[in-house]
Amino acid sequence: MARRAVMTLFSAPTDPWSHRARLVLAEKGIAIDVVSADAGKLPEDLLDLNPYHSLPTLVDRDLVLYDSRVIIDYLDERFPHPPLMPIDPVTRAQFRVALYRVERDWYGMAHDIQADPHGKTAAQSRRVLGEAIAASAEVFKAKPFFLSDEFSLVDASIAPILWRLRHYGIELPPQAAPIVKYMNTVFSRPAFRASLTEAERSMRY
Ligand SMILES: N[C@@H](CCC(=O)N[C@@H](CS)C(=O)NCC(=O)O)C(=O)O
Repeated sequence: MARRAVMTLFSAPTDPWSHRARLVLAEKGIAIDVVSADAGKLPEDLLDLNPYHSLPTLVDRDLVLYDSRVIIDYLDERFPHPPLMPIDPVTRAQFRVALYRVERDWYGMAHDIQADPHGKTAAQSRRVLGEAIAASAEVFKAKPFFLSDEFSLVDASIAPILWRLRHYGIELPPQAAPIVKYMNTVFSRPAFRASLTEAERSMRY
């Protein structure tokens, strides 16, 4: 593998999976090389090291990580301040379940919409994703962030999907008002703004 002096994140400029990794970097104030790449067109020397040829891919000297969840967990452990996971085991487990659900359901449906925006599956995913987000509104009533006063990996995972709702053609119903408030809180964070690529910025403006 070519020697890379610093840590490098290979990132897709418009995908929510890469966005969550960029957002964690920004929240922690970590300045590493972020290289925009096309999925399936990773640098030659990484192709064998990431068997999925997927983005995001993180390279830290001899370590090559793929899957955005593996990457954000690593970043949170390698750069512990500010911590983006709660400390006590029960709350940690609850946050991990939330991450599991967001990845499986929300990112799963985002994938369907992106893969074939005009297809039947996308139409169904648009409806179900909008409903799922609206149904979670109660969770965002009590605290500024997901079940917490502090920004966490769950927020870093939810925000890239919420940022794309308009771009995906999803309108939230009136009962989703607490989510809209939450979106404003998260989107106005300097780290969130710093996490956006040009292409992502233009998704809402
Ligand atoms: N589970 C992966 C999914 C990432 C993903 O789907 N990335 C897309 C970005 S376009 C990709 O690399 N697709 C090409 C491929 O998987 O071959 C993650 O969380 O990183």
